[in-house]
Amino acid sequence: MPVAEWRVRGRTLSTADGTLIMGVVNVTPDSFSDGGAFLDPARAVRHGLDLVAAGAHLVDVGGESTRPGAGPVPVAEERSRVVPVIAELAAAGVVVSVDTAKPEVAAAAIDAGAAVVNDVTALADPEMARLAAAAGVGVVLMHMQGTPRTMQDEPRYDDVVAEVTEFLVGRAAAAVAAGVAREAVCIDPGIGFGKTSEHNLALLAGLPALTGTGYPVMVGASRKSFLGTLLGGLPPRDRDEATAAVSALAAAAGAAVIRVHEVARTAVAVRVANAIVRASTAGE
Ligand code: PMM
Repeated sequence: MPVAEWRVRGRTLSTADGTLIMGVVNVTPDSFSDGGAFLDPARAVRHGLDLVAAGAHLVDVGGESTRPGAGPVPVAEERSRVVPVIAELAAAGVVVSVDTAKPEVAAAAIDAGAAVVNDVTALADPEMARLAAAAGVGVVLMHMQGTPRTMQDEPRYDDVVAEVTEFLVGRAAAAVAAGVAREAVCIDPGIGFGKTSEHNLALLAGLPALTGTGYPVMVGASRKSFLGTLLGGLPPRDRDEATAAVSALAAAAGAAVIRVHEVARTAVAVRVANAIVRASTAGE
């Protein structure tokens, strides 16, 4: 398995020692699986540190839910949710990512020490690319069809793997043209963002098309509703074993970063997957 490298604000995150794990801290009242649990900054920071202790290589801090049907959060509100948490985690030496599509929030997060901007709109606002380029932060470019408010209404693709891959390669080229280093770009198919369960499964089965682009690939399937659908209506909190299974398969298919809410089980599953892949490629 080729080693993937991702340059994030002066550091290189590498998969040489295994697939990278990104732990999620949602500082929101309404995220689909952990909304309200970490709205208090001290609890959010403690949770981020717990995720690192459980094996996370980086922590993604978000202040706006992107669950289907969610409405926008005002800039000042989103900024005041995430900045104190990012500042404390970064000061503790954690590699922090900010999950935002707003340049004002990204700028404040970068000032507070964030090393990555995770943008579910793939830098739709040109100011995001400018900011990311100037700060040398890593960027996650994610695919979404539509907007969170409407994306699950009737998602349609002729060939979901080809269309998502083409979109992400195009957005990566646009980011590089705007001054973002190629090595700073990570791409993400956006599991659950304007996709049916079948689209999500097709994308997970089609990961080699994405890893074949040469960019590190992130997969965020954690607790998402297609897992509930697959497993007879299992609620989000009970989807961590299913998440670990997806994580192991995504790691084996060459994903560089796995984004999850519960790190411990995914870390175990990914270690096993990495060992099997290593054995299968030993001596190649
Ligand atoms: N999923 C959510 C939010 N942000 N960012 C990336 N890059 N990829 C994802 O799949 C993704 C994301 C969904 O909400 P959550 O924060 O509750 O998981």
